[in-house]
Amino acid sequence: MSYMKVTSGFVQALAAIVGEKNVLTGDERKAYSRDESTGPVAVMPDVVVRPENTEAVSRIMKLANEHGIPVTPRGAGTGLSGGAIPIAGGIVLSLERMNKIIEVDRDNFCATVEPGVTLIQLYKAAGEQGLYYPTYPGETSATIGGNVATNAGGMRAVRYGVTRSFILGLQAVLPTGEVIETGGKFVKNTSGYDLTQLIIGSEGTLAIVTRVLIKLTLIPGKSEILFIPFPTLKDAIEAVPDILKAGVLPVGIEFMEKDIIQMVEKFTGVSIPMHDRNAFLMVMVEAETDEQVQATAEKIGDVCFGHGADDVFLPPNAQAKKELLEAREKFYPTISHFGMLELVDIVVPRSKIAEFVAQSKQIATDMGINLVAYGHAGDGNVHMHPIGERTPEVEAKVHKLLVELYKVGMAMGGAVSGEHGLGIAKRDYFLGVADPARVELMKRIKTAFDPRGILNPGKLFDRPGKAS
Ligand code: LAC
Ligand code: ZN
Repeated sequence: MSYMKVTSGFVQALAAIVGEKNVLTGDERKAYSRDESTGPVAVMPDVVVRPENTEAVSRIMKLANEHGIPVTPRGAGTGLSGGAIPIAGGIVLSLERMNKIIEVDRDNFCATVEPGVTLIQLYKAAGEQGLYYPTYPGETSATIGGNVATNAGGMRAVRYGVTRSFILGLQAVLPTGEVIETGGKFVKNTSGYDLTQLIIGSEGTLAIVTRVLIKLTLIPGKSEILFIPFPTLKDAIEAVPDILKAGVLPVGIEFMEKDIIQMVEKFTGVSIPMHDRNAFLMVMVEAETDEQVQATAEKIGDVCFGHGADDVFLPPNAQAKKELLEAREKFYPTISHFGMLELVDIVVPRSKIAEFVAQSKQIATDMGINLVAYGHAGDGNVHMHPIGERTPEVEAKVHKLLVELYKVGMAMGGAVSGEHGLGIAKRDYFLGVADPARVELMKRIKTAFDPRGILNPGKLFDRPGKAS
């Protein structure tokens, strides 16, 4: 696909829609040139435009479509796969000014918000009405629009699923400028293709989401964290199906090993309980009363003792609980600090995690690469990071390693990305293992939404320089 250049006349036309101060063509564009993914890729857009409402988004898209100018939508830029990097140049369409909570509807347990609303804003607005948005990807400065684009997951997926589980409907602008509404304030719907769910996770390649209808639930009365040490990762992972079979449904079950625990201690200066043990599960539970939480914790403890655990640590107070959770949330910045070369976000059936991590580490060791692994044991989502110093030789080796890891993961019935999206970071690995018939169908869907291919080019399955 070849694109047209942004001219000064085109910039003026954008300014006529959003006002001059919301069209950026100078150094301020740098802040829109990348996201928080690893690696050096950053591309300056020709122009950044910051609309304030749906009508402006529609007019911008119509204009860009007529002129064949690429458009990369952007939320807070906290993505980890390069989905918001404008690799074909053109326009970055930032939704930062569309940040209003339009409504919290207590009777229907839902909220209607603009895409630039941050998660922290949403948690607060729901909480003020006694309601709860349980999805917790961890980065609370992320926007709901960005979460919808990647179908963000996080640490509460075992009980609550991922972003798509709590989205009831969308308003979205198509590349042609048409505005569509999908879904509604209801639970049932069998009225044709589910466009809400098709747009969720499409990483800004099909439409620009301008309004999100979000399902809410009641605030849980109590929550607790259990931190459980095991002799080996295999023991820890094998306990997970049995925890679920015991009839308790934790909010999340995280796994981690000694290496990351010790790195996070060094990075944060906070001491983690039982830090000399080999492997851990961190189990988050919620219930209505202290007694229920206690009973659940005991059941989980019993199962874990049967799998080799010799202790169950319950943080004694709110501060200790907060520290433990914060330590978990700091894994990504910790590993970045110690020389993260890549971020793997693979997902495998949860019973296969131990085998997958063991095989991956063996392959890495054979190649002389240090691999740190942790992740969301309850939902099969494994994060792995080769760490070291970035040189062209090391990068080539890491690339070879990742190709192998994705092959191993796919052979176990996995998928390339569990929660961060493909963006540009995972695109080629995805194309390396994906069923060609499925990719071709995705391309036809893309063309139906975006005939000129202007929306977020170069992402998912679209290699730059090739028409998608
Ligand atoms: C986490 C992010 C990297 O699980 O997804 O910490
Ligand atoms: Zn994660």
